[in-house]
Amino acid sequence: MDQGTTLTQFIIEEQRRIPGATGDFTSLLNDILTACKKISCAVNRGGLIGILGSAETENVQGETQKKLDIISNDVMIEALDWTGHLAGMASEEMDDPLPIPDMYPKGKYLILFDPLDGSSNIDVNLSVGTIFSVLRCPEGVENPSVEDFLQPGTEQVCAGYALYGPSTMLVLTTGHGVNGFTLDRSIGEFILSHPDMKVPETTREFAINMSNQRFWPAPIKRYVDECLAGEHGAHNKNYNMRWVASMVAEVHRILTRGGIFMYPADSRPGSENGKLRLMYEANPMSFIIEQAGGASHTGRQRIMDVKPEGLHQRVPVILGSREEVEVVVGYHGDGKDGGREVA
Ligand code: AHM
Ligand code: MG
Repeated sequence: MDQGTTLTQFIIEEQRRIPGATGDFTSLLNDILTACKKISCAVNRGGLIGILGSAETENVQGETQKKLDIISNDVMIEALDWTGHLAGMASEEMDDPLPIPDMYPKGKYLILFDPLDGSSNIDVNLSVGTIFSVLRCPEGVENPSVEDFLQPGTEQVCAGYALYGPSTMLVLTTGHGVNGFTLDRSIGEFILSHPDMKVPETTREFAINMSNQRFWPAPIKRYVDECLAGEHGAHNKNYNMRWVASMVAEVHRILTRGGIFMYPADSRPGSENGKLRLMYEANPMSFIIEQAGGASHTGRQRIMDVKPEGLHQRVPVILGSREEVEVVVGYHGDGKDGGREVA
């Protein structure tokens, strides 16, 4: 496909390659795109329409919600609940899954999303994003329960993110590689700008919140110490470091120029499994990174193999360039951390 291809054209072409496809999934993706365009507009206009700042409410994880977290969540629901393609929705910002209202037809897919990831960046005008993961609703289930959503990442039909940065981008996988699209505001369409994205295998760039260093488990401390030692250390190369505090922006950088991103478990109360949510952040990003040739791990297990136990469960995340992720995973297995998750 050439570079003038719109995302709508792209997904219709993909659909034609699947015998018996009904077009339901294509329509669902179109609805997601519409929601992302609306969120992009809201994020862009932010201060002009008085929607920056805290909403002074808390989500299920006890995190203070921003006004834009709530607006973005509402935009996703309004764009998706009536269309007949979904059997249920779950969001990082809602305690329980949201059923499809009785007045609308039900579809065969489930969606999980983080409507505005990295929202601590909103008020300082830095990049944020929307992350989504699409699963099949189990056969014969009309009103999905939490258990119906608790499928491992390997079951994802599609995962993607919208990045609201200097330009708005949509990056998507349906299990056949990863493609990136840039929003052309003059025509209101996402245009294929980054076909077949690949994570470079090796890297000299790491991303981690260094302020938590004293709480990290031993394998993470060891790896970062070695990075800091540069060409005189175990890896014989000098590293650069980045931390945007916006997972979408970090993953996008890694897809573009390589790198490793880590949000490990740590010994702070409540951080025993890290910060990032398996269902809304870790699984969709792992699907994208693996489809682009990278790796994604907890340190003990491939993230997409983790059997989910709760809708909002957290998981340690180590993802990015394959060689580097393998080094960190290797440190978890060599006994030097005493077999503990947390130092
Ligand atoms: P959020 O979903 O509440 O925005 O939190 C997730 C974000 C990630 O985008 C980012 O990697 C991480 O939190 C940053 O956390 P910290 O502020 O601890 O560095
Ligand atoms: Mg998030």
